[in-house]
Amino acid sequence: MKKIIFATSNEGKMREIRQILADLPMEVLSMKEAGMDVDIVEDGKTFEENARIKAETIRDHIRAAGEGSALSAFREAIVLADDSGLEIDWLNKEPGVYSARYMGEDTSYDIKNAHLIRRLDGVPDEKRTARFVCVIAAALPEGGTKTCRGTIEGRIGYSPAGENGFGYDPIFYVPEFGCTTAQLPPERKNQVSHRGKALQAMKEQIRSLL
Ligand code: ITT
Repeated sequence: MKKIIFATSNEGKMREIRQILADLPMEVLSMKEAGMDVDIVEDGKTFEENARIKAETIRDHIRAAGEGSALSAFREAIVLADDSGLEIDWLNKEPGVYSARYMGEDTSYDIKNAHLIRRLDGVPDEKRTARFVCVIAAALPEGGTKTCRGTIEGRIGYSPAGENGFGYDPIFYVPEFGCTTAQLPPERKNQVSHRGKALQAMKEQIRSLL
């Protein structure tokens, strides 16, 4: 069976990715499962640039592996990567591409989320608009990289709510559903989310390659 290596170390993303890609006739492995521990320098200025950097770094790492090494089993694999984040309009689209690094990579999301809510203190509903953005890059084994983008529009809530999802989900309120993305059942989030949309579009491209 053809393989996909997903170039992410984020467990929350990986959980969603597995569900969304479950109907592809391909084996989906995380970097860790493929035995890779590569430090990726995300120095792009856009989601597209960073998604490409992650996917291409891992593809090139596999290509560089010696004949007969464990990694050479993945030479024909498609390497996917996800670069995503939260854009808050009132904060000039912060934290944006710095979403994971906002207030420090090791700071808990309880603290990050409470801080963002405080920064919007006194801001009325209609100005609390925000979106999640996700760009999926696919670095193909024969060379070349494709990207697909997905977004979901919402507003920053007044207090965190919900236990599902990860990261900024508890403060991302979607008026259409009357709840945060952390309050949606995981299958529902995957149908409507930035990641769900970007990966559906990428799945179509991958199917056409099979
Ligand atoms: P990898 O680079 O290893 O994939 P990362 O967490 O560093 O993991 P990003 O640089 O793409 O990934 O940062 C994405 C951040 O955006 C993520 O850590 C969350 O803080 C936030 N984010 C993205 N998608 C989200 C979602 O569906 N729900 C909540 N927060 C999300």
